[in-house]
Amino acid sequence: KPFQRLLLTGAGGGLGTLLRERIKPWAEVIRVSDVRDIPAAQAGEEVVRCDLADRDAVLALLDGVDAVLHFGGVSVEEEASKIVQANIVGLHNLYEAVHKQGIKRVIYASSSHVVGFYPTTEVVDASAPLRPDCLYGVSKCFGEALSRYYYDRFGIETVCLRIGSSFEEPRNARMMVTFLAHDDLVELVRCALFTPRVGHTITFGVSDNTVRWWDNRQAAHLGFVPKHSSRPYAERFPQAGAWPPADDIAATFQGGPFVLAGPIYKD
Ligand code: 15L
Repeated sequence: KPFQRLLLTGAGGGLGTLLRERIKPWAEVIRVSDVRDIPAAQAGEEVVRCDLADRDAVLALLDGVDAVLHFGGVSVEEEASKIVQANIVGLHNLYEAVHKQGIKRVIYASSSHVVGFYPTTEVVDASAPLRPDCLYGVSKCFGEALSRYYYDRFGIETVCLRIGSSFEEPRNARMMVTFLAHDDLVELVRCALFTPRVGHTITFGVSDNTVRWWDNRQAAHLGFVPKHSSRPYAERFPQAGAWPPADDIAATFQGGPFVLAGPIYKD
């Protein structure tokens, strides 16, 4: 197998649970961690319970690891202190440990919510200024900046995956645009992990949907070609991609319901 040991954090989450099953062929040992209890280790796995905010525990967690798939942390809007602990303090602990353990690559689960305050009428690429739509989105911006810093200073490579909405199926009209099919997520992670040189790459994790808000040309070197689309669900959400009515806030911004985490300033 190509790797001796891969670490998957957040292995108890929605995407972590999926990846835990799917990445087995890539390494002799998959070390899976979560702050919660998760199903016991199967053949070829090591299970470690770990709170990312615990610096020493994170250092031990990364011992003997070749590359990290970081899907841990808070994944929706939450109380600020929880976001800070997991996504700021925890992420800093993770990168410090990556550096100390000599690990060369991280796949970082970022989010499209780093640009969620762009209107749905605009197309955004990896170099567009960040416009997070909630504190959770701000914490993901921190992760993109921190990983950039660890690349520029130490040469640690990171691929930031700005994941759209990765579920079995799109759940609403917005997800017709943001949908990332599970198989496409696995393929994207595979490309991010196995492309020989990635430096610091930012890519949007989205399937081949009809309406697009995100331009991925700057990440073409990953060779990711989505094979799935939200199109088969079009009849379920006929309003998808339509010009949003002025009073529909969630449809006005790419972040959808996440922008409703607080009031919205209008100048
Ligand atoms: C995210 O960042 C969340 O982690 C996920 O639960 C989804 O809600 C997704 O964004 C989305 O925008 O649909």
